[in-house]
Amino acid sequence: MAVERTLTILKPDCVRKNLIGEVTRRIQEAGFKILAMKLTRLTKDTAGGFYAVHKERPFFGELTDFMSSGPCVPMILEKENAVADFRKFIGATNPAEAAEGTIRAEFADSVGENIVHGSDSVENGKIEAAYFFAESEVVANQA
Ligand code: FUP
Repeated sequence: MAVERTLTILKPDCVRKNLIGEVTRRIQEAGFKILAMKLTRLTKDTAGGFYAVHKERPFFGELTDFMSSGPCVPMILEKENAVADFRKFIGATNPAEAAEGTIRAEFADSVGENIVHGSDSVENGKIEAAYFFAESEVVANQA
């Protein structure tokens, strides 16, 4: 299996619930290596840019309000099969449908406020990573 990178965001609800440490611990325990991370705050506009693919959806306004409602913690993660494995690790978008033991099943309140983001492809992961991080902020060599 190929080593991949994926972009996650610990969303504003994760930060508000004081779960940065717990979720990060689980991410590391599951074998994902953190190559970059920061605390930042999206504006409604930058949240809209990140979720541009959902621009025409009815939930876009709520989504961008929520994503700009407080600080969040984006990270670039690396692991074999990282994209699919991370999505499995966090569970379905709707926490009511998320498998037991996943991050969203355990910590998320609703489909809108679902604690974490995970890229849906290697290609989108690269675009999303570049949205938050300069090349110089990515610590690829950790040997
Ligand atoms: P995911 O890939 O799991 O992040 O899910 P999507 O790309 O389908 O959706 C992105 C975000 O839009 C979700 F995290 C939450 C929000 N959303 C809603 O608020 N309502 C919906 O019906 C679908 C998604």
